[in-house]
Amino acid sequence: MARKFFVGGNFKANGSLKAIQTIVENLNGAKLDPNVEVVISPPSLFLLTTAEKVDSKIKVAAQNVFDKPDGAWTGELTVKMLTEHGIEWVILGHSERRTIFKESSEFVADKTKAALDSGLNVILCIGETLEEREAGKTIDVCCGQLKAVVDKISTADWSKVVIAYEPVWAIGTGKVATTEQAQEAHGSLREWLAKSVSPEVAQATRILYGGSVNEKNCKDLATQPDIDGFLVGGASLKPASSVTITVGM
Ligand code: G2H
Repeated sequence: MARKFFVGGNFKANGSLKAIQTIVENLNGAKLDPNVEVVISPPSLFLLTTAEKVDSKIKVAAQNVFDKPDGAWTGELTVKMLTEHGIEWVILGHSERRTIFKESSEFVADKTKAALDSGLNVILCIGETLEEREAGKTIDVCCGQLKAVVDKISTADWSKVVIAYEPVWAIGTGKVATTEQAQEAHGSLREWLAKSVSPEVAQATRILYGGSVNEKNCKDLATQPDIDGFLVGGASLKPASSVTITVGM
């Protein structure tokens, strides 16, 4: 079965309530392609308003969640808080979490398991640094990040996971991976999934590209057989760009 194209908007810690309402209004008013799944991820303060205001065909993702139930975890959100309020998705393992907040692949895997166990869908981010790419370690690094998750979740759980391959050197830098670089990485990741999980999971799992995607470069990337969508940061904050990216697929 063909994989449904997926476009995620990751607002990171950007945007006022007013700015996010404008993005939501633009998306609500756009004629979205029914063959494209759209998920937007505002900062946690704006999750509920976004979920309330956005058209039901667009889903909402948190940008992070903790792996433990409600309790004394100052500053965290729990999976129950998300599921009880209709938030169906969560982004985990973003390179900003891995690098700035020192999240290990094991911690990302624990959070992925907790999220899946509670019924959330996960956008699982992986990616190599420039130094790792130049050392020829791109696939080893990405597969190592994936393996931590493979070790903790079941084969069936993969139906609720979307992988986002985001080379760290392309994030927010304006330096997008070439179409060939992206396809090569996605193809290798799919091969690795076939060997390490199952050929069925490898065929069915969406692998998104993320890193300086915009309304201009998305068209070419989208033609590649193993690129099943995008996780968009900066461009998703510009109402016109986010609509073009989601509609133009
Ligand atoms: C990568 C991406 C969104 P940007 O982090 O996850 O951000 O498109 O700004 O590079």
